[in-house]
Amino acid sequence: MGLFDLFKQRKKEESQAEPQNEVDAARKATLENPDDPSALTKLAGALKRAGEVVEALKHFEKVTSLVPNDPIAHFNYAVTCEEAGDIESALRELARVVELDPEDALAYNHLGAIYIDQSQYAKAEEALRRAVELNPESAIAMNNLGVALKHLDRARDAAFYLDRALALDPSLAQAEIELAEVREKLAAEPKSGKFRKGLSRTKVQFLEWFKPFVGFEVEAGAEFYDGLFDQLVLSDVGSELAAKLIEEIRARARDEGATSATRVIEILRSKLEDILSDTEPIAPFDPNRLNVVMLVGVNGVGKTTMLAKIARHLKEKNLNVLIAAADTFRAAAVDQLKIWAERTGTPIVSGQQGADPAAVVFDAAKAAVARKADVLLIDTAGRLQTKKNLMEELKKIERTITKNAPDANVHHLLCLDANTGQNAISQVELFRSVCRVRGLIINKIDGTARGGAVLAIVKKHRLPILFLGVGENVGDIVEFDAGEFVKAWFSAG
Ligand SMILES: Nc1nc2c(ncn2[C@@H]2O[C@H](COP(=O)(O)OP(=O)(O)OP(=O)(O)O)[C@@H](O)[C@H]2O)c(=O)[nH]1
Ligand SMILES: [Mg+2]
Repeated sequence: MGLFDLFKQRKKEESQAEPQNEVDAARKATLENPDDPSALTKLAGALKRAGEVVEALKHFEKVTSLVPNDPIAHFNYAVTCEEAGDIESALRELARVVELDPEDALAYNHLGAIYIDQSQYAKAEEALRRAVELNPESAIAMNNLGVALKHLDRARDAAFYLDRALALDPSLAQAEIELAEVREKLAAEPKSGKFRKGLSRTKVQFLEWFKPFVGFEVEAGAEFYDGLFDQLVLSDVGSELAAKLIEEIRARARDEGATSATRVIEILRSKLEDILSDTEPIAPFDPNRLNVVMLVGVNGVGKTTMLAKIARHLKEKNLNVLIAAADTFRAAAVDQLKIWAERTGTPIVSGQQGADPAAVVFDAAKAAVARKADVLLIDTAGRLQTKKNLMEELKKIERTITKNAPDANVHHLLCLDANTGQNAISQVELFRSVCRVRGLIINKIDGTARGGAVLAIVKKHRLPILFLGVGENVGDIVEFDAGEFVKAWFSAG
């Protein structure tokens, strides 16, 4: 029996007795055995229920000195201190509980709740993370963690835990209210914050160069255009596209009679936005049928991480998601995904290491149909194998999907690492030659100065970008938006 169950059982037993008779009986028992911790605990409990908190405290305190190494004694004392408003002692006693029993989820939960009341949200998060880790079934701890994160302005993470809390206990009214509030905040939040974070290095590089021009009426002469060309090349736009862009921008400025550098930069911005928006439309998340989204790409571009991010992102939108761990090449890949799936509460179909990935997809497609899933996300092994093997394996997987889920809406999304620069262009070509790539995902866009390659790819293949990976955490995902992307590229902050 866990500590929490013991605690609940004790509470139940205690609440069944009549308070005053109970106090009298307990008092009598302690007179006979004044140093018996169990009799004193009973008396303190009875006093507390009878409203005699101050006296109850005295006895609970005595018990802690009689059995100083008993975590339950300290816990009882702590919660009574909390009730009596002595927060300092409550915190001290709870710290003692977790020192004696580092696995006491309930104590961590209480610590977290007190820290929330004290507006010490970072400390609350630390304690509550431990509570949730120790007892992933505790709706209250999940709720409290969500509340702490909300106060720490981490709305997306807060929504995740509040949602879990409600899934564990749908009657948890506080979680429902908090979740509605957080979702409202999320809906109102501009995406630029994340875009900015994601594009930090590209942006810094651009901004440094633009600074002397923006806001000043500097004439855009030959030197300015040369500098602009260099900047585009440095950002990995590619010299061919950079030259073309400069030519087009110059022509438009000439037509408009615009001479200031500020206006030319504005023209560049709208040009970049046009390129990024002029793509083949796709709908990989059609709400009316099973959508199968398969992530492909070379080794280490962030496929598995992105799959977890997308799973969580879609779950936040209340979609029914299933994961297929079809990277049977690396055992670690399946474990990595299982951990993610557990964290995000997503069902997963996986196979043994070395198994045929198509067999995993076979099972997953069947399961997706049976469960009426909205989205089946398939992780595949990164590949630098010979072209033929690659082609055969991806084709086989696709045939398996078509056979088991003939009505499914199937999309291959190619993951690219933003750091790859111009090399990404040849990856697109290789994958396009072996499977029907319909869209792109650009990972690791945080901390790269080479984001420009994306532009050349989109311009050439007219492939839409769906998501950006902006960090290693599961929340580090941004739904692509050309306007926001370009804005973030050029804006400070
Ligand atoms: N900074 C940063 N790191 C990332 C991002 N996405 C993934 N990573 C890291 O990149 C490494 C590889 O990520 P994985 O998701 O395992 O890549 P993969 O494509 O599945 O790799 P293979 O299955 O081996 O082909 C890990 O260390 C990730 O934490 C991102 O958006 N930003
Ligand atoms: Mg992987």
